[in-house]
Amino acid sequence: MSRRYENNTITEDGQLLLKKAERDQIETVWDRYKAQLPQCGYCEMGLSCRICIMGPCRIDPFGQGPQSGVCGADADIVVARNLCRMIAAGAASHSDHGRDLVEVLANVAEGNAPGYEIKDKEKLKRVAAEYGVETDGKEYLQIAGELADAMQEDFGTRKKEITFAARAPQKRRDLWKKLGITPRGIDRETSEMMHRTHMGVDNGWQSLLLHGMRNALSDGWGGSMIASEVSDILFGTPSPKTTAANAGVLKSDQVNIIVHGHNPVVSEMILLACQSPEMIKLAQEKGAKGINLAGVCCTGNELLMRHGVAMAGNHLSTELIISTGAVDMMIVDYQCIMPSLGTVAACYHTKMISTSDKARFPGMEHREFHPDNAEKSAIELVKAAVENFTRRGEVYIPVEPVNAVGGFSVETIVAALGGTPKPLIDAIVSGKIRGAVGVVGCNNPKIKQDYGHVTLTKRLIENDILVVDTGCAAVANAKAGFKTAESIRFAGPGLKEICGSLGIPPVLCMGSCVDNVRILVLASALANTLNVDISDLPLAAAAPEWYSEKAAAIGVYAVASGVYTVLGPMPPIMGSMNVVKLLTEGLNDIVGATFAVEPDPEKAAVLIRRHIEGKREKLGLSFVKI
Ligand code: BF8
Repeated sequence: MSRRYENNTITEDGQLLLKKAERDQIETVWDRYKAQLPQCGYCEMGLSCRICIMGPCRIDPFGQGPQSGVCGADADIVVARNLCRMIAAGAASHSDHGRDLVEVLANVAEGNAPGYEIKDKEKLKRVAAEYGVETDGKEYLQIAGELADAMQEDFGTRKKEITFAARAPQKRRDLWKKLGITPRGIDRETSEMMHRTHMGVDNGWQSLLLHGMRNALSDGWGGSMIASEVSDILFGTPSPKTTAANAGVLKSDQVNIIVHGHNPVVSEMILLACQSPEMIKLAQEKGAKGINLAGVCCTGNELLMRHGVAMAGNHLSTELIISTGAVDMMIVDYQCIMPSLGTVAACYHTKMISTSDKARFPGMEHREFHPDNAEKSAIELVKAAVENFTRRGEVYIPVEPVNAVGGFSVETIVAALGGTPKPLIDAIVSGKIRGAVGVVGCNNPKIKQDYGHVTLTKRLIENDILVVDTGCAAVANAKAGFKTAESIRFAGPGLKEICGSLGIPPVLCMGSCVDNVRILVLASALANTLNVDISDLPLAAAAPEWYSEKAAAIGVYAVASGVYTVLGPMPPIMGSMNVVKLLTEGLNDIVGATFAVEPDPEKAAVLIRRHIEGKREKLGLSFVKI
């Protein structure tokens, strides 16, 4: 295989499909990245400002040119403002996704959402109780309606504290209160961030970053947590499912439909339509053996977690999947969908469909999904995909799929442990498991696809550190073969023993990016059982290939919740050593956790192991000097 392809991705399907894409003269994300080089140094360092039109401004990092923008903002203020706007955009994206789910819940309650139902009634009652909704003697639909109303309140401005903040350990909540960063309302914190970063408002780089943490917490313990919990209520709480991953999940003899995006509101309906006997019969009439639904990115993770739907790839695979020529339809909702996809699809027979009123793309047909028409629209789309099967040209599916197990919700993990997190704690105390790490986040063409995730995960599990993963990291680790019962061969002796006895892989898929909140809930359960704060536990997080504003919000809420977090790509903060020092050192004294930046996953693994052993030593557990 040419180095050209190997430098872009470690995956065999990716390398082979890159070769095919080149032959088909398809421009990919790697071509466009290369065309952008060298990227703007001011922007890379966070030193350019486009917030107002006295600018655009830039600050000279070498001290020769301007040291402030036209308004007078110095490097610290400019860098902090830029980073804070990233956090706000990320928090808004997750939280708006959460709001869409709450609206579906409200429509289900009112009988306006045919095809949707309450799948996990027990969870509905449990979450309703957390929101103070009386459940005794009430019908489920009434509870759903009242819960949806109560959740809407969390988005507004009238509360002192969002409801799910109560799930955090008391010590953490006390700390947030002391720092004045308890999230009050989901939209409120984002809106306040946009206000603070307007010219002439908050020009304290420290106070801006403090509000950045509050804003991110409103996502982690608010918008994302609502998204995850309401998805469970509507579509079922995940439990372990066998599945498969990589481009080999496409089937040459079946109609292939790919769902891409994030919100299960669309993909769940498409799945139901694909299972309809009428549609399967139609597919057979058209010469196909059946209908094969697969996912990419996080809406794929949502279906994988609940139904074992196969995963064709992660973020950087999306163009390549189309270049197989085997995709009869790709249906997208929102987030992480490259605007280039319609152009790629135009070279093949693939029909591209956008479904969200807030997300349009060039080269896609727009078929808007709403709770009242989703069931009907899904059938229409699947029918159109089946009809498109007959238009297929040459098909190239280069590899066999890799098996995987997914679907590890907190409920499932605790049930596997016998109903309490105690056995996991015992394994950590005994040292058989040294600690646990969330490996999360995206692909980014600045890092060889999947290299960061897979290398880091491998090093952690072979050193007896349990890995939980989400998002595109979870897809990378599934493609790498870390998620079958046999995958314990990659684990160190202690982790191998524990996972072997529980019959679980050493890398547990916890879902999509909003599902990172499942990790927060698990960490809180561990902290509460030990009566310590999250920051006392031998835990860490890593985003080895992150690219998105959502990932920035996730990283900040992880750190503000007490979890040491190692980033692969450098965020745009190098223009301010004050900001860098605060994020990588100073935050330890404030929230008990910091960021580190280390693009080399081998070195990142060492940083994380040192951190975990340091926490073990502080807890009086056995530790190893690294
Ligand atoms: O929310 S991991 S590239 S798909 S942002 Fe996007 Fe990143 Fe993938 Fe999911 Ni998350």
